Amino acid sequence: MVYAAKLGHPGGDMSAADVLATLYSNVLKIDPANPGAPDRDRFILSKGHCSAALYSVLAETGYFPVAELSEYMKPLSKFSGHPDRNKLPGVEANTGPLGHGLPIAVGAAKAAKIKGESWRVFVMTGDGELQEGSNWEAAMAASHFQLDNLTLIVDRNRLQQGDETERTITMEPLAERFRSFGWAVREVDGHDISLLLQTFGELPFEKGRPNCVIARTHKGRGVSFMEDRVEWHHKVPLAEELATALKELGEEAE
Ligand SMILES: Cc1ncc(C[n+]2csc(CCOP(=O)(O)OP(=O)(O)O)c2C)c(N)n1
Ligand SMILES: [Mg+2]
Repeated sequence: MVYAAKLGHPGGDMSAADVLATLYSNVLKIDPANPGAPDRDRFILSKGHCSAALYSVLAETGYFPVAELSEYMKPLSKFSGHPDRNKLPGVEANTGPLGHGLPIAVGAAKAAKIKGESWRVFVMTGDGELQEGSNWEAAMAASHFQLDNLTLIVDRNRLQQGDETERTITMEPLAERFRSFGWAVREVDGHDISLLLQTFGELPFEKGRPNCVIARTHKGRGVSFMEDRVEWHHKVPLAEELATALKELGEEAE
Protein backbone atom coordinates (compact mmCIF):
# COMPACT_ATOMS: atom_id res chain seq x y z
CA MET A 1 0.00 0.00 0.00
CA VAL A 2 2.76 2.42 0.96
CA TYR A 3 4.73 1.59 -2.18
CA ALA A 4 1.71 2.15 -4.42
CA ALA A 5 0.72 5.41 -2.73
CA LYS A 6 4.33 6.62 -2.40
CA LEU A 7 3.24 7.79 1.04
CA GLY A 8 2.72 6.34 4.49
CA HIS A 9 4.21 5.21 7.76
CA PRO A 10 5.35 1.61 7.26
CA GLY A 11 7.54 1.34 10.37
CA GLY A 12 4.69 1.97 12.79
CA ASP A 13 2.22 -0.03 10.69
CA MET A 14 4.45 -3.05 11.09
CA SER A 15 5.11 -2.62 14.83
CA ALA A 16 1.34 -2.51 15.42
CA ALA A 17 0.31 -5.29 13.04
CA ASP A 18 0.58 -8.30 15.37
CA VAL A 19 -1.43 -6.60 18.14
CA LEU A 20 -4.09 -5.44 15.68
CA ALA A 21 -4.38 -8.86 14.05
CA THR A 22 -4.73 -10.48 17.48
CA LEU A 23 -7.40 -8.04 18.62
CA TYR A 24 -9.50 -8.28 15.45
CA SER A 25 -9.23 -12.04 15.01
CA ASN A 26 -9.70 -13.22 18.58
CA VAL A 27 -10.39 -10.53 21.16
CA LEU A 28 -12.86 -7.86 20.04
CA LYS A 29 -16.54 -8.75 20.11
CA ILE A 30 -17.45 -7.32 16.72
CA ASP A 31 -19.50 -8.22 13.68
CA PRO A 32 -18.32 -6.79 10.34
CA ALA A 33 -21.83 -7.41 8.95
CA ASN A 34 -23.24 -5.13 11.64
CA PRO A 35 -20.49 -2.56 12.27
CA GLY A 36 -22.74 -0.22 14.26
CA ALA A 37 -24.11 -2.83 16.69
CA PRO A 38 -24.67 -0.95 19.96
CA ASP A 39 -23.09 -3.69 22.06
CA ARG A 40 -19.89 -4.05 20.01
CA ASP A 41 -16.45 -3.61 21.51
CA ARG A 42 -14.79 -0.43 20.27
CA PHE A 43 -11.21 -0.13 19.03
CA ILE A 44 -9.60 3.26 18.42
CA LEU A 45 -6.28 3.56 16.62
CA SER A 46 -4.99 6.74 18.22
CA LYS A 47 -1.72 6.59 16.26
CA GLY A 48 -3.77 7.38 13.16
CA HIS A 49 -0.71 7.75 10.91
CA CYS A 50 -0.70 3.91 10.90
CA SER A 51 -4.03 3.76 9.08
CA ALA A 52 -2.61 1.25 6.56
CA ALA A 53 -2.31 -1.33 9.34
CA LEU A 54 -5.86 -0.65 10.53
CA TYR A 55 -7.34 -0.76 7.01
CA SER A 56 -5.55 -4.03 6.30
CA VAL A 57 -6.88 -5.68 9.43
CA LEU A 58 -10.41 -4.32 8.87
CA ALA A 59 -10.33 -5.71 5.31
CA GLU A 60 -9.07 -9.11 6.45
CA THR A 61 -11.80 -9.13 9.12
CA GLY A 62 -14.45 -8.58 6.45
CA TYR A 63 -15.49 -4.93 6.74
CA PHE A 64 -14.71 -4.33 3.05
CA PRO A 65 -12.93 -6.20 0.23
CA VAL A 66 -9.14 -6.49 0.45
CA ALA A 67 -8.98 -5.34 -3.20
CA GLU A 68 -10.25 -1.89 -2.14
CA LEU A 69 -7.00 -1.29 -0.25
CA SER A 70 -5.47 -0.25 -3.58
CA GLU A 71 -7.38 3.03 -3.09
CA TYR A 72 -5.11 3.90 -0.13
CA MET A 73 -4.31 7.64 -0.16
CA LYS A 74 -5.66 8.28 -3.65
CA PRO A 75 -7.34 11.72 -3.96
CA LEU A 76 -10.73 11.72 -2.15
CA SER A 77 -10.22 8.07 -1.21
CA LYS A 78 -12.09 6.52 1.72
CA PHE A 79 -8.70 5.14 2.68
CA SER A 80 -7.23 8.46 3.69
CA GLY A 81 -3.85 8.86 5.32
CA HIS A 82 -5.57 9.07 8.69
CA PRO A 83 -8.73 7.10 9.53
CA ASP A 84 -12.13 8.76 9.08
CA ARG A 85 -15.16 7.17 10.73
CA ASN A 86 -17.49 8.90 8.30
CA LYS A 87 -15.87 7.16 5.35
CA LEU A 88 -15.32 3.56 6.41
CA PRO A 89 -17.23 0.96 8.45
CA GLY A 90 -15.24 -0.29 11.42
CA VAL A 91 -13.40 2.97 12.03
CA GLU A 92 -14.57 4.22 15.44
CA ALA A 93 -12.84 7.60 15.69
CA ASN A 94 -11.08 10.13 13.49
CA THR A 95 -7.45 10.22 14.54
CA GLY A 96 -4.20 11.61 13.22
CA PRO A 97 -3.51 14.56 15.46
CA LEU A 98 -1.78 12.60 18.20
CA GLY A 99 -3.09 12.66 21.76
CA HIS A 100 -6.83 12.37 21.18
CA GLY A 101 -7.62 8.66 20.95
CA LEU A 102 -7.22 7.92 24.64
CA PRO A 103 -9.41 10.87 25.72
CA ILE A 104 -12.11 9.70 23.26
CA ALA A 105 -11.78 6.14 24.58
CA VAL A 106 -12.16 7.31 28.18
CA GLY A 107 -15.39 9.07 27.23
CA ALA A 108 -16.68 5.96 25.46
CA ALA A 109 -15.80 3.69 28.38
CA LYS A 110 -17.49 6.09 30.80
CA ALA A 111 -20.58 6.08 28.57
CA ALA A 112 -20.74 2.27 28.73
CA LYS A 113 -20.52 2.43 32.53
CA ILE A 114 -23.24 5.08 32.78
CA LYS A 115 -25.52 2.95 30.60
CA GLY A 116 -24.69 -0.22 32.53
CA GLU A 117 -23.56 -1.93 29.29
CA SER A 118 -20.86 -4.56 29.01
CA TRP A 119 -19.06 -3.56 25.80
CA ARG A 120 -15.39 -2.70 26.12
CA VAL A 121 -13.11 -0.04 24.71
CA PHE A 122 -9.61 -0.67 23.38
CA VAL A 123 -7.25 2.04 22.21
CA MET A 124 -3.71 1.94 20.83
CA THR A 125 -1.34 4.86 21.19
CA GLY A 126 2.25 5.23 20.07
CA ASP A 127 4.95 5.61 22.69
CA GLY A 128 6.10 8.96 21.35
CA GLU A 129 2.44 9.96 21.27
CA LEU A 130 2.34 9.69 25.07
CA GLN A 131 4.39 12.88 25.18
CA GLU A 132 1.09 14.68 24.44
CA GLY A 133 -0.24 15.93 27.80
CA SER A 134 -3.86 15.14 26.94
CA ASN A 135 -3.06 11.45 27.49
CA TRP A 136 -2.18 12.02 31.11
CA GLU A 137 -5.36 14.00 31.79
CA ALA A 138 -7.26 11.07 30.30
CA ALA A 139 -5.22 8.59 32.36
CA MET A 140 -6.20 10.42 35.55
CA ALA A 141 -9.87 10.48 34.56
CA ALA A 142 -9.86 6.77 33.64
CA SER A 143 -8.70 5.68 37.08
CA HIS A 144 -10.94 8.19 38.84
CA PHE A 145 -13.95 6.71 37.04
CA GLN A 146 -12.68 3.14 37.65
CA LEU A 147 -12.89 2.30 33.95
CA ASP A 148 -11.91 -1.36 34.04
CA ASN A 149 -13.75 -1.70 30.70
CA LEU A 150 -10.97 0.36 29.08
CA THR A 151 -7.71 -1.10 27.72
CA LEU A 152 -4.87 1.03 26.45
CA ILE A 153 -2.23 -0.69 24.35
CA VAL A 154 1.00 1.28 24.04
CA ASP A 155 2.96 0.38 20.91
CA ARG A 156 6.30 0.56 22.70
CA ASN A 157 8.62 0.49 19.69
CA ARG A 158 10.96 3.00 21.36
CA LEU A 159 11.07 5.20 18.25
CA GLN A 160 9.10 8.28 17.31
CA GLN A 161 9.28 10.41 14.18
CA GLY A 162 12.90 11.49 14.17
CA ASP A 163 14.67 9.71 17.00
CA GLU A 164 14.43 7.34 19.94
CA THR A 165 11.78 8.29 22.49
CA GLU A 166 14.32 8.23 25.31
CA ARG A 167 16.55 10.76 23.53
CA THR A 168 13.56 13.04 22.91
CA ILE A 169 11.48 12.94 26.11
CA THR A 170 12.16 10.16 28.60
CA MET A 171 9.17 7.80 28.80
CA GLU A 172 10.58 5.39 31.36
CA PRO A 173 9.64 4.15 33.83
CA LEU A 174 6.49 3.92 31.72
CA ALA A 175 4.81 1.02 33.53
CA GLU A 176 5.42 2.67 36.91
CA ARG A 177 4.00 5.92 35.62
CA PHE A 178 0.73 4.25 34.63
CA ARG A 179 0.61 2.32 37.91
CA SER A 180 1.02 5.57 39.82
CA PHE A 181 -1.95 6.93 37.87
CA GLY A 182 -4.04 4.02 39.19
CA TRP A 183 -3.88 1.65 36.20
CA ALA A 184 -3.31 -2.11 36.15
CA VAL A 185 -0.32 -2.65 33.86
CA ARG A 186 1.16 -5.59 31.95
CA GLU A 187 4.32 -5.49 29.86
CA VAL A 188 4.44 -8.04 27.04
CA ASP A 189 6.25 -8.91 23.83
CA GLY A 190 3.94 -7.27 21.29
CA HIS A 191 4.88 -9.80 18.63
CA ASP A 192 4.16 -12.92 20.72
CA ILE A 193 0.64 -13.82 19.58
CA SER A 194 -0.01 -16.51 22.20
CA LEU A 195 1.15 -14.21 25.00
CA LEU A 196 -1.02 -11.41 23.63
CA LEU A 197 -4.02 -13.76 23.50
CA GLN A 198 -3.40 -14.88 27.07
CA THR A 199 -2.98 -11.28 28.25
CA PHE A 200 -6.16 -10.00 26.59
CA GLY A 201 -7.96 -13.10 27.87
CA GLU A 202 -7.26 -11.99 31.42
CA LEU A 203 -9.05 -8.64 31.09
CA PRO A 204 -9.94 -6.88 33.28
CA PHE A 205 -6.64 -7.25 35.10
CA GLU A 206 -8.01 -5.76 38.34
CA LYS A 207 -11.57 -4.83 39.19
CA GLY A 208 -12.05 -1.07 39.17
CA ARG A 209 -8.80 -0.19 37.40
CA PRO A 210 -8.23 0.77 33.75
CA ASN A 211 -5.93 -1.66 31.94
CA CYS A 212 -2.66 -0.81 30.24
CA VAL A 213 -0.77 -3.27 28.02
CA ILE A 214 2.70 -2.04 27.17
CA ALA A 215 3.48 -4.00 23.99
CA ARG A 216 7.22 -4.14 23.36
CA THR A 217 7.50 -4.01 19.58
CA HIS A 218 9.84 -3.19 16.72
CA LYS A 219 9.21 -0.67 14.00
CA GLY A 220 9.47 -2.35 10.60
CA ARG A 221 8.96 -5.75 12.23
CA GLY A 222 9.74 -8.67 9.96
CA VAL A 223 11.94 -6.92 7.40
CA SER A 224 15.68 -6.95 8.09
CA PHE A 225 16.55 -3.55 6.65
CA MET A 226 13.56 -1.80 8.27
CA GLU A 227 13.57 -3.17 11.82
CA ASP A 228 14.34 -0.57 14.50
CA ARG A 229 15.42 1.98 11.88
CA VAL A 230 14.02 5.42 12.58
CA GLU A 231 13.95 6.49 8.92
CA TRP A 232 11.26 3.91 8.12
CA HIS A 233 8.79 5.91 10.20
CA HIS A 234 7.77 7.73 7.05
CA LYS A 235 9.82 6.23 4.22
CA VAL A 236 8.62 4.61 1.00
CA PRO A 237 10.45 1.52 -0.27
CA LEU A 238 12.07 1.40 -3.70
CA ALA A 239 10.91 -1.37 -6.04
CA GLU A 240 13.79 -3.67 -5.10
CA GLU A 241 13.33 -2.94 -1.39
CA LEU A 242 9.65 -3.84 -1.72
CA ALA A 243 10.55 -7.12 -3.42
CA THR A 244 13.03 -8.00 -0.64
CA ALA A 245 10.55 -7.00 2.06
CA LEU A 246 7.73 -9.10 0.61
CA LYS A 247 10.09 -12.05 0.22
CA GLU A 248 11.21 -11.81 3.84
CA LEU A 249 7.57 -11.59 4.94
CA GLY A 250 6.69 -14.64 2.83
CA GLU A 251 4.35 -12.66 0.58
CA GLU A 252 4.10 -12.63 -3.19
CA ALA A 253 4.41 -9.26 -4.94
CA GLU A 254 1.27 -8.39 -6.96
C1 LIG B 1 -0.33 16.48 17.50
C2 LIG B 1 0.58 15.89 16.47
N1 LIG B 1 1.86 16.31 16.40
C3 LIG B 1 2.69 15.81 15.48
C4 LIG B 1 2.25 14.86 14.59
C5 LIG B 1 3.18 14.33 13.50
N2 LIG B 1 3.57 12.95 13.79
C6 LIG B 1 3.00 11.91 13.13
S1 LIG B 1 3.57 10.44 13.66
C7 LIG B 1 4.62 11.17 14.78
C8 LIG B 1 5.50 10.36 15.67
C9 LIG B 1 4.71 9.42 16.52
O1 LIG B 1 5.55 8.54 17.21
P1 LIG B 1 4.92 7.32 17.97
O2 LIG B 1 3.74 7.77 18.74
O3 LIG B 1 6.00 6.66 18.73
O4 LIG B 1 4.37 6.44 16.77
P2 LIG B 1 4.97 5.13 16.07
O5 LIG B 1 6.39 4.96 16.53
O6 LIG B 1 4.13 3.98 16.55
O7 LIG B 1 4.85 5.35 14.60
C10 LIG B 1 4.49 12.56 14.72
C11 LIG B 1 5.26 13.51 15.54
C12 LIG B 1 0.90 14.45 14.68
N3 LIG B 1 0.38 13.50 13.88
N4 LIG B 1 0.10 14.96 15.65
MG1 LIG C 1 6.91 4.84 18.60
